[in-house]
Amino acid sequence: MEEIRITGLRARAVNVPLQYPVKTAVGTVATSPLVLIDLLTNANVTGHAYVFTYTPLALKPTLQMVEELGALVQGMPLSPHDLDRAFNGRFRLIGHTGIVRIATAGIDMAAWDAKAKAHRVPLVELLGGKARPLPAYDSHSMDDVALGTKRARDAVESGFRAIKTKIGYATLDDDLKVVRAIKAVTGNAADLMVDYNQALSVPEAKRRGRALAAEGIAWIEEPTLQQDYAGHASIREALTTPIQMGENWFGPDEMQKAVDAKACDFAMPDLMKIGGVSGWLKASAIAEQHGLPLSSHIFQEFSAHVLAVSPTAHFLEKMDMAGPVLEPLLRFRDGNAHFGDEPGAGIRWNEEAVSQFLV
Ligand code: SMN
Ligand code: MG
Repeated sequence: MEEIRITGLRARAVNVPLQYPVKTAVGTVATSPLVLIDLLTNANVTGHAYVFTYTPLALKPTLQMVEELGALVQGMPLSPHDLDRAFNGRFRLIGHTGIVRIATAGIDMAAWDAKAKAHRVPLVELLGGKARPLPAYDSHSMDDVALGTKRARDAVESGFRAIKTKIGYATLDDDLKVVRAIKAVTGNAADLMVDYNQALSVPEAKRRGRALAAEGIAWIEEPTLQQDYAGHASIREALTTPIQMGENWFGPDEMQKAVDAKACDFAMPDLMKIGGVSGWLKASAIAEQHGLPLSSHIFQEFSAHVLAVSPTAHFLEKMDMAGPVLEPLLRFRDGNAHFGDEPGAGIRWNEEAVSQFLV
């Protein structure tokens, strides 16, 4: 096969509506700002990926960073390993984090997608694994009692055996009220995880975590500031419910620091922030070495492929940030995510919707 090279990149900014706003204790994500990436090659395949910018304020700067990287990688071999090494070297001075990391991760994902398509296999097979049903949890928001119990009921009725709700209400009693209302709906049909999205001080996290101990919670996620690894470790020491974190680790090096600090019982890197597929594979090795159950964070399409080859795979998060602009190839039933069988990562744009949501 002639060496496959990158021949171009197209990036488009969209702001996509969400079925449910992602309401957290520290802010609400009302719409899903995405940069859609098409990586063109000389092998008649195009890699597709998207990156999520959390706020529309970061959308255009991220789009521009992706486009700048497109010029950088033009003509390079379609080799995610070599791209990863080039990016790590190139951004040593500025720091391979923030929008730079988001953009390089987007290129990495698109490159892996293109590579798998060139070999005419699903990404999971290019990575040495095979598609299989993956345990998934339905990820909800700070929905309070009425919507929280409705979403929980809907999730259990559609087969989910695990759901996550976001808490961090004004008072501990409010947290307990919502948790107990949801548990009353799910009973033993589904595990319940909670996510504080960094909202609590360390003492308050210990206070609320102790009160949650008798509620049968499967994990407490990001109870305090995500970068406070010692704080997470102290909370973990004080509580009996497993501590979960990882969605904010920018690169595998930050995961290593958190693991060294004994900050968490479980890990959930974000495929974008951890550094795309290449970053995830490094994170997966760290998780395996430390026996850390590994879950995903949004990016459900690519995450299915990398989780399937992660030795300590735990849960796939179902939170659909790009559904309106995608053909729905990943399916959820019986509490599992089921792959499509097409080459690549299963990202196919719904171009009519893309045009509708272009920024
Ligand atoms: C989350 C936060 C912000 C956007 C999407 C998702 C959340 C999660 O922390 O764990 O799903
Ligand atoms: Mg979270």
